[in-house]
Formats: sequence, structure tokens, C-alpha cells
Amino acid sequence: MKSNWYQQAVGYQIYPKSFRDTNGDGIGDIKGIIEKLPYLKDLGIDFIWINPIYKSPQFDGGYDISDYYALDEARFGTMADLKALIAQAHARDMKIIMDLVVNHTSDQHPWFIESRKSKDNPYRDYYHWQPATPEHLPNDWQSFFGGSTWTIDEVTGEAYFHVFAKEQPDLNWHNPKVREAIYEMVRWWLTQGIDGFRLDAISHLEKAPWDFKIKSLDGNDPWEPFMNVTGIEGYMRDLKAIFDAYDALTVGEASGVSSQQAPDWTDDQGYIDMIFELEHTFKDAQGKADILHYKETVMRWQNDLLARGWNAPYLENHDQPRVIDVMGDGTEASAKALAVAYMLLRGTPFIYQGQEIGMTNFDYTDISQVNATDTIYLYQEKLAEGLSKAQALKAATQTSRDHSRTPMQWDNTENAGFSTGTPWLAVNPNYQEKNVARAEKDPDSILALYRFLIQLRHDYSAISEGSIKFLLPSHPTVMAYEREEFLIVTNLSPKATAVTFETPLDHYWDVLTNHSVPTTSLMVLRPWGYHIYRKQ
Ligand code: ISL
Ligand code: CA
Repeated sequence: MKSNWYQQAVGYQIYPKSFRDTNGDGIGDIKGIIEKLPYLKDLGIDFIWINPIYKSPQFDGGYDISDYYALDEARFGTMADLKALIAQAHARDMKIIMDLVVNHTSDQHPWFIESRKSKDNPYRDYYHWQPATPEHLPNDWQSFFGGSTWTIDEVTGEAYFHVFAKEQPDLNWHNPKVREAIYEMVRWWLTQGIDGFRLDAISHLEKAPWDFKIKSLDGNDPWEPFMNVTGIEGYMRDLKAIFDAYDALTVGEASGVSSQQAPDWTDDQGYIDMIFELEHTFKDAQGKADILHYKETVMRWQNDLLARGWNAPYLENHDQPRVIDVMGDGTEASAKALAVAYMLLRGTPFIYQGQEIGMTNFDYTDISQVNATDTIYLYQEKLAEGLSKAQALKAATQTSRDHSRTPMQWDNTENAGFSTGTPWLAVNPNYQEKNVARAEKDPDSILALYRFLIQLRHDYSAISEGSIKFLLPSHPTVMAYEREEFLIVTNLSPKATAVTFETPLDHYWDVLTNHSVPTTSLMVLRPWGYHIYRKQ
């Protein structure tokens, strides 16, 4: 029986490239993570998810792997460094999980280099190839990164399939040789001592038949042919058998798995321990989220997984702009209210580097400050549409992933203490006042609040494993829910808001502040106000 230690745990996501550089090359490295383990332990973190550090041409931030068995030593460090990190984390009773990127490889992986050489190459069937001409591609499916999912390769004149960039050809999971090679690699990494995986884009492994007709070119429809398609179950069962053999912690990025299907993926017999829902991340053209959409999505996922299954609540990751600007109004008050709203939900919450000090989006002035593949594609598309450079930059960066990849802001010394060299991506100029060193000295900081919220999870099983019941479900900005003896009320709005609860609150007292115990069912919440109550 697999242990479920993770149900009381809190995860922290590190984007290594931007976390801490210890050798002055401007790129974060494994030794930088080791240096900051005491900081993470003090925050109360139980395990760390590290974005990819494998050998890669870095076309998509390391999600284009060219050697599954090798670290990108020049950029991040050696296997000895990784083993030291694992040992140092374990010595502090923390665990390390890595990214498992097996929907695709880099186009510079030896398998693909062989595969494209000829139609009868032994590796041809490691990928998806189809006859094609520029006028007639195998179908009209669309890539997540824009454009067709098919690229014609001039060597054989056939087209190969890629859900992401053309530099990331999809592996053919129908091929038993591919499956066995991947399974062997998963076992190998677990014998290296890592504690589990975050499963990248795992729901795309199976594709519909190539003649599947997509319904429309807007919304999610273009991606339907590779979103949790029937046939994926076998691969997931094979992977589960390996994860269980090593008691590995697994969290799936499985867009296309619905909240109704998620219990089967994440209950005691499920393929993985927990799942990120990706439905709440909708942003409008101005890069702003809709709070009610967020609430409705989270309530549905919490309620659908209450009896069986396990959520991984989060607000930020390396693919999203900063939540203080997307869901908040840029103020620290908004970052705090958002922290309270999600950190006490049922599930294993994840904190993304910098979120705990309210790091913000970057005010881009030039495309050279941007790195993400899809942002650059979008910028070029906007220019081609006739937008000016400034308009194209704004349109492309409004919701771009680059905002989350600016270097971590440790202190107010040069480059925010991230590097003594020239950072690979510009540091946000607001590091002077927004940094860890300053937050650590401020008992009223966002950081102090996250430390408190993590402590609550560790101290009360009502928070970590208790049930959840949402109140005021249709309120557009107030998110309120009970966790057994706790009542959490957050006003996710810059406006003071009055709410009336069905039952009087006279039997609660406030855990966070000494507000007088409300004796009526009416409450007036301050802008971005929050309360954590516990029954006497
Ligand atoms: O399904 C989707 C549309 O919402 C996406 O969530 C898609 O599954 C997601 O973008 C996958 O992201 C992951 O794989 C990508 C990489 O660029 C991202 O950084 C990673 O998080 C390709 O490996
Ligand atoms: Ca470095």
C-alpha cells in the first residue's frame, strides 16, 4: 500500500534556471538549490519539484530533452551535485521530485536523429510520420504553440507530428520499444534516489486516429484529438506499476482529464497520487483572470474529488504570469488574500518560486527581454498582422510565461542576489524593495503569512485531510469554505464587501487576528480581507 505522507505536505516548485546561480554564469544551478534548502525548510516546505535539468537544446526551457540519462552539466551541474542535493534534502526531511517529459523528445535526441534518416530506419516508428505535401498535411490539428501539429521533414518528405513546437516531436507510444525504453528510464531515475515525478503533458500520450475531425479552430476544440484519448489507460497502468514499486510521489499535469475523471486517476488505485487542474488558468486579453471562474473551477474540482482522489491546488507555475497581477491588483494585500484562499483547500498545495514574496509581472520594453518559445511565436505573428513592435510586444507578453521566469529576488544587492554574473533573463527592477531578505524581517510580509498557513496545514488534520464545504458558492468575489472546525473567508476583490451567511458565526473565533467574534451572520470584509476562524 502506497504511503500518503503527501496529504499533509506542501510542495515548492523551482525553475532552476532562475532560482540561484552559484558559479556566476548567469544561470541558476543545482548548487544554488542546495544553498537555499535552509530557506525552504524554514518556510515549512516538505518536497520540491524541479523543472527539467536534463541535457537539452533549451528550445522550450528544457522540455525538449536530448538525453534522458544526462543532466545539462554545463548549465545546471553534475549528477554528483544532484545526489548531494537529494542527500541534503533528505537530511532535512524534504523530498525531491523531477519532471518526467515523455510525450515528446527534442528533435536533437539520437532517436529522432536516426528516425528522420529514412523510412525504414529502425527508429522510424519511435515517432509519428505520415506522407504529406505542403498543400496536403495529414490533418488540420493545431499545436499548443501555434500552427500545425505537422512539420514536413525534407530528408524523406514525410511529415512528423508534434503537439508542441516542431523541435519537440511526439514519441509514438504505440511502439512497445518506446514504452520499454521510457519505463527503463523511469526506473533508472528512481534508483538514482529521486523521490518521484511531476508528469509533464502526460494526458497527450495517446492521439485520436489521424482522420479525426476537429470541430472548430477556436477554444479547446483544436486540441481534442490528443486530450486524454482512450488508449492512454494502458500506458498509465504500466507507469503506475513502476511508481508503486518505488513508492514514488507523482503529480500529473494532465489537461483534458476532467474533474469527473480525476478520481479514477488519483484515488488509491489511481495512476498518480495527485493532479493539477488546468481549467482555472483562463486569462482575458489583458491578462486578467475572472475570480468567479476561478472559484467555480476550484469548487467543482474540490467537490468532485472529495470522496475519492487528490487535488494539487496551485496559483502559479512556470507557465503562468504572476498571480498578484493576474488575479490580484498588484498589491501585497491581494497576494495575501489569494494565499489564504488556496493554501487551505483540500489537497497538496504547491508554491511556485517567488510567489511567496509576491513577485510581479515584468514591464517588458523589448522582445530581447523575452525567452519563451510561444511568446516569441506570438510576437512574430502579431508583427505579421501589422501591429507595431510596441503593440506586438504588449499583445505577446500580456499573458506570457516569461513573467514567471525572471530571476528569484533574494535581496537588494546587484541582480537581487540571484547571480554575480549577467542573469540569462532580466531581473525585475522592483527587486530593491521586493525580496526574500526584506520579507524575512517583516512579520506582516506575504512570506510570513505563507509560513503561518503551512504551519496550520502541518498542525491540523482538519486542514490537510478534512472535508470541505463551500459557502456563498455563487458570490462573485468572496471565496468561503469550511474545513471541519475551520471557517475560511476571503474577499478576492479590491472593494469592501458585505456578506450574509445562512447560519450565524457566533461559535467561531479568529485564528489570525483578534477581531471580535462576529455574533451575527452579517460580515463586512475589508478590500482583500481574509479571516481564518476556528470553532471553540
Ligand atoms: O493542455 C494544455 C492547454 O491548456 C496545456 O496545459 C499543455 O498540456 C501544457 O501547456 C503542457 O505544458 C507542459 O509541457 C510543455 C511545456 O512547454 C510546459 O512548460 C510544460 O508545463 C511541453 O513540454
Ligand atoms: Ca550557474
